[in-house]
Amino acid sequence: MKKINCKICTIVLLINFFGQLLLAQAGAPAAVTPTPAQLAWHDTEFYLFFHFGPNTFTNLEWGHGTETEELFNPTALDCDQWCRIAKQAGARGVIITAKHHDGFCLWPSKYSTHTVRESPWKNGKGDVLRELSDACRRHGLKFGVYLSPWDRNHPQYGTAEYNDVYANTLTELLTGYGELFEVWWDGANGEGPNGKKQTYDFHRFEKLVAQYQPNAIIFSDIGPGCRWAGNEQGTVNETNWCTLDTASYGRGATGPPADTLQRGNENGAHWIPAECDVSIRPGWFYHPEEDTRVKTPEQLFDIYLKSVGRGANLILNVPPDRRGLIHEQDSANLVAFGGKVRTAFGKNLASGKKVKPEFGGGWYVPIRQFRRLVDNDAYSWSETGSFVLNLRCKHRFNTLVLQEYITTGQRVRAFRVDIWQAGAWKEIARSTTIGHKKILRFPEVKAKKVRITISDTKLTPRLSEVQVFQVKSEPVKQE
Ligand code: FUL
Repeated sequence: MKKINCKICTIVLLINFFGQLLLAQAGAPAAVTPTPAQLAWHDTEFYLFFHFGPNTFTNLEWGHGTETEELFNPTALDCDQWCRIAKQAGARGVIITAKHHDGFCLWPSKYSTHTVRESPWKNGKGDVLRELSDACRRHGLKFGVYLSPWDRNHPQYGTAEYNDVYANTLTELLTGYGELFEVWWDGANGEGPNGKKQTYDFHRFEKLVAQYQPNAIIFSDIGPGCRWAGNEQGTVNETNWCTLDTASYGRGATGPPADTLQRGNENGAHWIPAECDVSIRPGWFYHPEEDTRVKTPEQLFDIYLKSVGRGANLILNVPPDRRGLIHEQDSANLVAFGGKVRTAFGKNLASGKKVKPEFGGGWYVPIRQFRRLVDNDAYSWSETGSFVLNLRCKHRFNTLVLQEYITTGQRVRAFRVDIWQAGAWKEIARSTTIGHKKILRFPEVKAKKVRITISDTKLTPRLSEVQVFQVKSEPVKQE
């Protein structure tokens, strides 16, 4: 009897030993991981974009750079109104076109004579960035700036001196308006007023951002903080890796192909997650004739699912009008959209419920660790394989939210969802990558037990959240 006990002991010890070995190997962090600033950026998830400037008054999308400063004269500019609406929409930050391609600066830059200072607005004493950054602080929103490298106004554009101008104007923004969470570099790049094209010293500009705003994320086709998602519809591919290879690519026309930007590179060398940009209207700037073409709350919700719900961030453009206010139609649709998101994800049916690993999937992980998946804390995590969520009683639901613990990298390639029905598991959905967040919708089911199987992964999967919802609104039909 003693001998048998001893043998069992040895086997248990061996299993434990190899299990630990497996765990140590499999649990090693993936090579490419986000910086703490990028993690904070991922949590920002959804923010508004404000395109505002001379184009607002000329009805153009790309100003020529020759527009007179006299044009810029909003009659009732109110950045608190912008921020109130942003908050109600559920946005966590805003980014404004401090300077678009026409070169007009929304702040009184010392390095340009084409600014708010030369305009009649507030007798040349105004500063839109000051008003907006102050309002953001009052409303608890993060603040970021878009500073177009392409400048159709500046006389030095197309010469080495323009790099000084850009560096100086960038420094004004980096040092004058408090903390910035993102700096946006548009890839559009044409000729200057002198017919010349510019070679940009992006390396120098990157260093300035690192020096003055180390927590700011730089957006461009190749990051380094986050990447363009490859379209202006606000969506990213269902398979979306946060990693990207940038060697041999530049910004703008020399950027990675759209398909790569949509998916990332599974084994990419750098953590450069996708940001999806889209406008609530057909154009980026305000045009009165588009007042009837504002995206509906349902359309915005669909975009949200295909951006935030696919592990990317969403930047939604809402152009202030000639008064300097967000138009009533945009405001109504945004507020309704915010309400929709709050209602949709208001009641997590999985919260605090039981989760158990399935044999062969995460079996070496203590069961109590699985509770971290249902604690509504995206920073507590468990290693998982296949696991079963027990909702305690039967519930109707049609949406699942999964979050990967991306602090140690993105690992999951594919997963499957089953429910327990009539004595057997029945598959109801499957998808590919997870990343920061995956929102998966499927036809409504009624069940008590849900099984999630990570069917393909680079390393031992680490999830931080599994949530279950019954979302009322129907998905928007594709056009
Ligand atoms: C594009 C620009 O050319 C558009 O005017 C707009 O600013 C959009 C966000 O990026 O590249």
